[in-house]
Amino acid sequence: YVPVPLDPLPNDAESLGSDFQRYLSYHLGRFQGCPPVYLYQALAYTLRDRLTVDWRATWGDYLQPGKRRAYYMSLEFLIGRSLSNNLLNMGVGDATQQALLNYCADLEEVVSEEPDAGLGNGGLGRLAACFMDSCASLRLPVIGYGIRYEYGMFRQRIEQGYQVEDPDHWLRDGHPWEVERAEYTQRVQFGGYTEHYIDANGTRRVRWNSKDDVLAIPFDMPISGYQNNTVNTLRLWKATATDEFNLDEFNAGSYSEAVEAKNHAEHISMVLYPNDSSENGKELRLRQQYFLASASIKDAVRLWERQGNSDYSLFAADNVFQMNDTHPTVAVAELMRILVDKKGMGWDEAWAITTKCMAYTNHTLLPEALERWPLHLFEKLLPRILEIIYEINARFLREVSMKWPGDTERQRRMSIIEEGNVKQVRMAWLAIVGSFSINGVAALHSQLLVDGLFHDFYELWPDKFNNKTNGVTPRRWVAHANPGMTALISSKIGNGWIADLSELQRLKSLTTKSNDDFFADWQAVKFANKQRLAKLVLQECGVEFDPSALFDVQVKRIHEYKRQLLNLLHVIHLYRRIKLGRVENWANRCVLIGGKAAPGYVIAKRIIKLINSVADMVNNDPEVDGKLKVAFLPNYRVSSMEIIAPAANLSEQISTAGKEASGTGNMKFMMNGALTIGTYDGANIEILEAAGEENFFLFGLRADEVDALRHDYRPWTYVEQDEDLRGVIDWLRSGHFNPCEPGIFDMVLDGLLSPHDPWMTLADFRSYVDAQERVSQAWQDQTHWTRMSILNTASSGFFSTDRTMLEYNRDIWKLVPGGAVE
Ligand code: DL6
Repeated sequence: YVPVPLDPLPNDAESLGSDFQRYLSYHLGRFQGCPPVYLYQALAYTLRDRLTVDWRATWGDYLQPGKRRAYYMSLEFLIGRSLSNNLLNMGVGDATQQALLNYCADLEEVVSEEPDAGLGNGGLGRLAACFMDSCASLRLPVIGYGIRYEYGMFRQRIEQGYQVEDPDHWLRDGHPWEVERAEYTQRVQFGGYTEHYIDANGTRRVRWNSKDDVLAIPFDMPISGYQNNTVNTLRLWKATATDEFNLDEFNAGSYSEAVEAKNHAEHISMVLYPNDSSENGKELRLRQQYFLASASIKDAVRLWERQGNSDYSLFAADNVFQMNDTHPTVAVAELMRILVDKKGMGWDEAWAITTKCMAYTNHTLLPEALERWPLHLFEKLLPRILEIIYEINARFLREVSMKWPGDTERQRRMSIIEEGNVKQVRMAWLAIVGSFSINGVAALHSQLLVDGLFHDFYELWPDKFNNKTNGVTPRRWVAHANPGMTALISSKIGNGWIADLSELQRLKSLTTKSNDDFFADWQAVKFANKQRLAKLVLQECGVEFDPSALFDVQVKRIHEYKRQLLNLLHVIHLYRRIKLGRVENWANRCVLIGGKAAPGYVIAKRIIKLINSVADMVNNDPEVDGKLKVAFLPNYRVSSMEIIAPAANLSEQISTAGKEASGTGNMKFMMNGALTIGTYDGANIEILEAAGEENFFLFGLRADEVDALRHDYRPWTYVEQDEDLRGVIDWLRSGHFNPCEPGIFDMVLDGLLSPHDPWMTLADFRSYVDAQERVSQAWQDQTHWTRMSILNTASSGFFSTDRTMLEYNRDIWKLVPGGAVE
């Protein structure tokens, strides 16, 4: 397959400007003075044309015979905005700015018109987006497969302190980056029954007579590599009915019945489930999962056959599927179905291929996030897939019983089918049994997996298990988000670090005493970034942040294990100190908290209310007098993090040890020169090791201590023994922050004071407050703080997704880099 190359388009300001003008007038039919969103769209089309040249060449390369490809299957891609990222990667920022000036438009304003593509909940989805960026930048032939949700992550508003959710119709004004490729539509089967028969050659065959089929239409998004002429593809599937509507019903005047099937089908890609620990038992969610898995596997098979392949014994040599968490793991059974039912292969041969193609990443140890699907749901929606899972399980349990004869308890534990009142399919077990590689996302997490949750499987197949510590892309999270720091670093060590983050190490030599100017410049950049954030906080929360105060930030999903409550207890403690006049060695602080709570997560939503109630009181108390400010930033999303991370001084990573699989916000903050206050959890540990313990504020119980304490946890003891904690709890119990709504925080307090509190917040209170005190002391010595800040950035090279992707490639994918010629 040799594609005819497209002629490159010029990137000078004049050409960009005239294409922009053409798109605005001729394509969009808009003129000077139109709403600015159309300026954004015209510019996006202008740039997409240029990307298309390299996009086509990259596809050409990736489709060469014998070229091995990886497919990253994920229910979530939290992309954010594309325009600014593409400008950076294409290296046309200045020319574009120039071009727009001729039309009296400001690039920054145009960029801000782009809605965030919020097709993800949090870390897992954002990680997938960072992976896409790094794969393109490394020219790795990796194709992303996901769902083109019509509605992304909900928009959060705060009303009277409470979270209110609004739908996010991000596609309302169109999406200029995507290209619909209806010619590659796939049909996905649902429902019906299976038929077992003997074919003309006497072979036993199975036919799935489905009755609710759905079409999957691919929409491709270009993923630009960093200044390397490579453009990878993120293929997102939209669901639609096989027939637009039922003509008989329509002609009979039953209009709403006529479109019922269409609506039913389109629901599949209508909305992202807004829950970061997965929704169990929801039929639509299983339909989404199979929809993604089936369409993607079929598409990969189509691509492979299009390369001229037909000998399936070579399929595994050319294809590898990385399953992002358990969400797409029904793909294991789907590939088996295609090989056995469609390609006529024997079970053993098909299984050998499947288990060489599939790889699984686990992102959580939280039991509620490990998906299980009731058998009856599978039976109804995916009858053939369930038969295949039964067969996989039967053969697998035979292997288990061979290894551990008579150990029925172990067989019960390891069975893909969980017994009980409602029998369920354990999706993580299916993934493990069907994959050749299983990885966790930080060293501690991977260790806890093999020591605990996956221990039986580890004993059976130790070689399948490995660790791949997460990362983040330095292009979006430093080069784009923090242009001031980028320019400063590049002026010292050149700009090679943007493509090879380990080069940041070279900053270490600049942290000696003789580098006063560098220190001053570093501080000035941070100060300017803080001014930018202060403006946002004022605009969004009506709270004034003083950029010379310590910016103490915790932004992430609101979840009990992430312990926004611990942060808040400290805030209340500081407030009490002010009220009691205990302000010795004080460091003025602005505390920023942001994040969304799953709409059905009642306690998390109440925690948001509590944060807002405390903020209200603190910010309006004249006695506080600038010593403390608290704000809850509504609608936290990728584009707000691009302003927050560069401005933070202190990054709060305070989960209960053993609960945060990795964290990636921690890495974004570190790269941007924030210091971390954190528990010994997830990737915090690796951050601490890289930065040095002296440049990190460590506190709290470790994972094994948390486990040990669980059996005898007595929260009241901490309250009784600690005067500060007692003061804070007394205030909360007295309704100090909710005089007009008595009792609203009882559920939060009950949780904190329960001996069954899994997050053991009170056990870490003292250690956390002491660590915060060390923070305040350190902040008083600005030179010392600046050195620690630089050292954090300088040590952050390991946390680039470029490194993560190179490790996936070295150990799992084994792809040969390719892409367009530079
Ligand atoms: O691996 C990406 C990201 C980790 O950084 C977070 O620590 C982890 O919580 C998150 N996992 C999930 C899965 N569901 N839950 N909970 O979002 O993955």
